[in-house]
Amino acid sequence: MKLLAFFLTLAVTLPVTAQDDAQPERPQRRRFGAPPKLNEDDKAAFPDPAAGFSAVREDIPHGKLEMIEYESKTVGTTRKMNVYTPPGYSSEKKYPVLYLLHGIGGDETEWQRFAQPGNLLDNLMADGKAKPMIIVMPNGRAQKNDRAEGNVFEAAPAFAVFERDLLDDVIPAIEARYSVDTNREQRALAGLSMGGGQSLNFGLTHLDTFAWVGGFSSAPNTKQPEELVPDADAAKRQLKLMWLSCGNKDGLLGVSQNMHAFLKGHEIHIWHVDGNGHDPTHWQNSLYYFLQKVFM
Ligand code: FER
Repeated sequence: MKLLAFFLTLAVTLPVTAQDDAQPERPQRRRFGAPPKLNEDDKAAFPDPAAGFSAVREDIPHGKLEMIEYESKTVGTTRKMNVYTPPGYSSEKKYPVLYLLHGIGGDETEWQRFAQPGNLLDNLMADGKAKPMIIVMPNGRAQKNDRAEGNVFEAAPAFAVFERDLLDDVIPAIEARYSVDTNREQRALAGLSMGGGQSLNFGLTHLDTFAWVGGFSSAPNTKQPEELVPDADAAKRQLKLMWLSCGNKDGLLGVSQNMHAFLKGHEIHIWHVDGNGHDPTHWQNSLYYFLQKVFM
């Protein structure tokens, strides 16, 4: 197992790094491990989004993005999170909240850099295809130095510690500062890669807190399905949405296939396998469709 992790680490290319840009002659290594084996039902549930879906439109209202700080009892430091509030945000209303988690090489700025979640939502709301919501993008590496530095795989344990930071520090800080509907049906958790694994691990074991759960290209930090969904009927009753997606060129597809195979037949989840790899295109496209399901 250690050896496998070592080779996976070697095979890693963290998406869109400055280094990639500086050395264009280097081969594409945007895969983890071996190319995936596809099963018959590994198909796209949604088409690729129409051209212009992520364009910044001048003729529509835009939400606001702010970087805020909170005190983490879990880590013992002041930490940062990026928070999007929708256009017309008002303390007279109560908003649902989507907590959106980044990958192993990311931080609280990664979702904004990869996918501009607020912009996708501005466009969808303008077209009547999504609900106004707050989107919280915290830092999922719950350790004192939470920068993505050095060998980012060494911080994998801190991504597990984040369960307590999210539940005990992040959510209370958001609910104290913003006008939030605190009902479980108004709280969602989703993420990409390492953050996808976190979302499945924390979301599915805290259905009292989250009713909407999504994993995009979930990483091998994802716990075994029998541990996460010990009672499929109970999960089906409590979940408003469970989203599982991955690109068919992503070497981590097996993680999602394993969960999909376990849940198959229970009609709990959406299974979306598109033509991408382990890359921001899959994450942006998946988020675009996830936003059209969540809180609807
Ligand atoms: C691994 C391969 C990839 C792993 C994590 C990842 C914890 C995460 C990748 C990402 O977040 O992009 O073996 O083990």
